[in-house]
Amino acid sequence: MMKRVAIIGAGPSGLSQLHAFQSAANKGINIPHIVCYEKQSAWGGLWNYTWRTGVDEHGNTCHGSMYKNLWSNGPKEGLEYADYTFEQHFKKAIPSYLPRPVLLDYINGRAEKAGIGKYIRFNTNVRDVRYNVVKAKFTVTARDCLKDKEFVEDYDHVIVASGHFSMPNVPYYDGFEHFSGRILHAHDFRDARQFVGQDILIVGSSYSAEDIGSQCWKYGSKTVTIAYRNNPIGYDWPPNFSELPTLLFVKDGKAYFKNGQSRKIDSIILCTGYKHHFSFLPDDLRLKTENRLATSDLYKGTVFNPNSAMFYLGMQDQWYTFNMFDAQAWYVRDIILGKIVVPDERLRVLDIAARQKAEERL
Ligand code: FAD
Ligand code: NA7
Repeated sequence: MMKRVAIIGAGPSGLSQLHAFQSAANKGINIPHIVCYEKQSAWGGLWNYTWRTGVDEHGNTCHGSMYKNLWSNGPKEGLEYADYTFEQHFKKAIPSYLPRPVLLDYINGRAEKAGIGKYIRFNTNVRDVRYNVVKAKFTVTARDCLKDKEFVEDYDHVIVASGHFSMPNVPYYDGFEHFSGRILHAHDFRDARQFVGQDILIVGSSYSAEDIGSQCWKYGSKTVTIAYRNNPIGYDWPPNFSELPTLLFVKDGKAYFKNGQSRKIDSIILCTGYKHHFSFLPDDLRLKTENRLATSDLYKGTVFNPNSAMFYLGMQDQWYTFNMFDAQAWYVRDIILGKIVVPDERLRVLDIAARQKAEERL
C-alpha cells in the first residue's frame, strides 16, 4: 500500500521537503501520498511579513517574527538553492545582502516553478500528533481554520518543519511589572518608527539585538542602550548608542546595570532569543534541544532518535539555511523511499554524541 507522509509547515524547510519528493516524482519514481499542513494562508514561513502580533486571524499563536525592514543577515551566496539560482530567478546579477521581500520572492519563484502548492493545505493548524506502536502509524489532528473543522488522519511518517524562531524566550527582571513604558520581545517587533524619539533599552547581544538596536537608532530613537549578559557585541557604535553589562532591575523609568550605571528608558525590547516549542506534540515525540548545530536527539540532524519514523527539519542553529534545508530534505526523502538505511538506535546515539563533541571543539 502507498505510504502516507505528513509534513508540518510550509516554510523554507517544508518547501524543501516538497521539492525533494517532487523532483523524485519528476524522474518517474513512485512517491508517497503527501499532505503538508500550513497554518498560515501562504507558504514562506517566517519570510511572510505580518503586522499581527500575539494571535493570528484564527486565534492561533502568531508565527511571524520578522519585521518590516528586515534585511538578510547573511549573504545570499550562503543560502542559494543549487537547482534554482538567484540569477535564474531575477534574470540579472543582484547584491549579496537582500531585503526580506526579495528573499520571499525568490522562495516563491522556486516553489511556483516546481508546482508544489498542490500538496499544501493552507490555513490548517496541526493540533496534535500521536504514535500508535501496534499499528506503526501516526495520527495527526488538524483544524481547517477557514471551515472551522477538525480532521484526523493516519500517516506512516511525520516530518516536523514548523521552525524554531517563533516562541520567544522572555526573561523577567525586577521592576518589569511597575514599568509604565512598553516591554516587548523581538518576536513582536514590527517597525522601528514606533520608537522614534525614545530612549530604548535592548536586552541581549546577538543577531536580533544588533539589528533591532541599529534599526531603532536609524529610524530616530533618541538613545539605544544594549544590556549584554555575557559578552558585548563590541562594535564601534555611533553616538547615543552604547553597551552596558547585565541589566539588574528597572525602577521609576530607569534601568540599573551591573557596573553601577543607570539610564532613563522609555521602552524595553527583549532580544533574548527563542525556544524550540512544539505545542502540538506529546512528550514521546517532542524534540528537546538547545539552539546548536548538533541538535540533541536528531541523528544526522533530521531523524528523531526515539522514533525513527519521525523527522525534524531546520532545527539547528542556522548559519546556512535554505540549502541546508534542501540537503536535509533530500536525505529524509531517500530514507522514506528506502534508499538509505538508518542504523539502529545505539549507533545513532553514538553518532549524535560524536557530532556534539565535534561542535564543542569548534
Ligand atoms: P519557518 O520559516 O519558521 O516556517 C515554519 C512554518 O511552519 C511556518 O509557515 C508556520 O506557519 C508553520 N507552522 C508552525 N506550526 C504549525 C502548526 N502547528 N500547524 C501548521 N503549520 C505550522 N535566515 C537566513 O537565512 N537569513 C536571514 O537573514 C534570517 N533572518 C532571520 C531573522 C529573524 C528575525 C528570524 C526569526 C529568523 C531569521 N532567519 C534567517 C532564520 C529563519 O528561521 C530561516 O530562514 C527559515 O525561515 C526557517 O525555515 P523553516 O521552514 O524551518 O521555519
Ligand atoms: P540568539 O542568537 O539566541 O541570542 C539571544 C541573546 O539573548 C543572547 O545574546 C543571549 O545572551 C541573550 N539572552 C538569553 N537569555 C537571556 C536572559 N535571561 N537575560 C539576558 N540576556 C539573555 O537570538 P536572536 O534573536 O538574536 O537570533 C535568533 C535568530 O533570529 C537568528 O538565527 C537570526 O537569524 C535571527 P548570551 O549571549 O547567551 O549571554
